[in-house]
Amino acid sequence: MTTESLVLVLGDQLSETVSSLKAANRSTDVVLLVEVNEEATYVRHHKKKIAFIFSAMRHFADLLRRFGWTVDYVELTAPGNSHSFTGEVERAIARHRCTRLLVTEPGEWRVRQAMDSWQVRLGLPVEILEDDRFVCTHAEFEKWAIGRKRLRMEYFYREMRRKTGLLMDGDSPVGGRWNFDSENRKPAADDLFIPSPHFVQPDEVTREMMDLVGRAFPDHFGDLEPFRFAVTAEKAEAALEHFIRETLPSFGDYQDAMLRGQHFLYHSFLSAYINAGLLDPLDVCRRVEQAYFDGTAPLNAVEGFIRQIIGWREFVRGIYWLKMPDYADSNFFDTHRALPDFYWTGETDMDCLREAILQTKQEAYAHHIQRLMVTGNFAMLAGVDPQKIHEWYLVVYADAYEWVELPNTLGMSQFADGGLLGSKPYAASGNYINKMSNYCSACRYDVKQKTGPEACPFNALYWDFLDRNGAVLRGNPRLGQIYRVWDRMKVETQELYRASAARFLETL
Ligand code: FAD
Ligand code: DLZ
Ligand code: SF4
Repeated sequence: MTTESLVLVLGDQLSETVSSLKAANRSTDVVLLVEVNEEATYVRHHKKKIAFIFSAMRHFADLLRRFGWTVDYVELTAPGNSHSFTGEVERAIARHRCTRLLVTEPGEWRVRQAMDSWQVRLGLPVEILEDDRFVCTHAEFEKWAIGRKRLRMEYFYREMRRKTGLLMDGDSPVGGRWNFDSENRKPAADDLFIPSPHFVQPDEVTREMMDLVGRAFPDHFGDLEPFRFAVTAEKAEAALEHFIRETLPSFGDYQDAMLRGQHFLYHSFLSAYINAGLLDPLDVCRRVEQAYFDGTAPLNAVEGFIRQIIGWREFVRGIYWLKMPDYADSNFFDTHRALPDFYWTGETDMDCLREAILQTKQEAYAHHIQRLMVTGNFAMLAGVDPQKIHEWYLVVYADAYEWVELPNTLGMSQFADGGLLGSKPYAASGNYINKMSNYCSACRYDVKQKTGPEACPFNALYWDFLDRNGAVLRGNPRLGQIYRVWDRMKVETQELYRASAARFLETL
């Protein structure tokens, strides 16, 4: 029998309402899902991320079958698996003799390039549909961005609030302000009670995927145990409910805090589900908004959370598609240092980095401030090649896909785009980490010492970074004050900072 359409669903499109499925006909079309080496190894993804995606894909295929779809699922070890999207689509078209290919646009430029070649290569109509799981379309983002001197998330975010009606009171923001971030910077006390996120025990399918990944990708970074991710929309939904009930009320207050041994604090641990399609971002925001209206969560938490999703998440996606492919080569500071080996092993005396890296190895997760102000901040201060740290972030987190990871890394964390995404570099000395965490109290380095072998390395690196990049940063109005502090320092003090930083960098 000839099939009408082949509907390719990618591993991060696991939503029943993804546009390709909405456009398909379940009585005549075949849905294709494929496990391929190319996706697992174009960067050598964290083992847990691969197991999560494969297990979620297999569960999604079962769900579609239950809903009456015909599903063709190519397992990693299937005989003849060509191990690429292109190869598997080609084989499936031959198998099903279909007359059209339907697919939702991918999240990565690399895959989009391949898809754009398919119509000619495969000799049949290929319909690449817009991914309408995002609030802002590509056309809307372009329209918003064109003609603007600066692209600032805050103004974009207001447009998204207006578009969605989230936390809006007519034309005005609920509570009279768009942004409550100034209330969201509390450090967390050591003895704070922090409910853990909703963890899900691996089921039989997940256990099988953990074994498969352990065998197929033994050299990849990361631990498979403990596996805590939900792999179905139903279980991800339970995680969302748990977050709204238990954690959301304090999300805002402690958003920037870090604590030794606390991997999640009050963060939602939902990004992997949202990005893979198990949760719908707008639905998540509406449910969180409802918690405010129900009086179970305060406005600073609810607004802060919604801003991360309809603000930052949509904004970085807009930047990615507006600026790719050149964006990936950004290197504003022209830095070329290799990534220190301890990013893979955690073997460093710097407690903050060791904590963030070892938990990343264990969980395939670290929260935003660990990513931005610890691993990201250090890489920027040390002058690591932005491409190398970008690859690291894409490998190590279960929520990492290039459309969201690349702008966060190159733009927000490394300032490698020269200020397209953020107005100043997120550079900080040990003082910031000490204020927002309890890492320093157990560290072999002394955060109060500025220079010398016992001093926290972030301190000298911070001033050395500003000094080294003065030619391109001094003109930034947000850094004027800090350069005045540097300029007022004695020449000998400046020399001590430079020498201390140089000595430390030699050890990397
Ligand atoms: P929460 O703190 O609970 O936030 C709620 C939700 O808001 C998240 O689930 C996520 O969907 C969204 N969100 C929050 N911040 C951002 C942001 N800056 N950009 C986009 N969405 C955001 N996020 C990814 O989803 N994938 C990545 O690959 C990724 N790489 C990053 C790399 C660097 C260097 C930095 C600084 C940030 C990166 N982020 C990335 C953003 C952010 O750190 C994660 O979204 C967040 O830590 C996920 O944990 P959570 O679900 O507990 O988030
Ligand atoms: C991340 C990932 C991995 C590890 N494996 C697969 C896979 O085997 N099959 C699949 O369809 N998707 C996978 N993914 C997600 C893709 O990398 C993702 O869909 C593309 O990067 C486009 O965003
Ligand atoms: Fe990190 Fe410095 Fe604090 Fe050690 S002293 S934990 S290196 S900030």
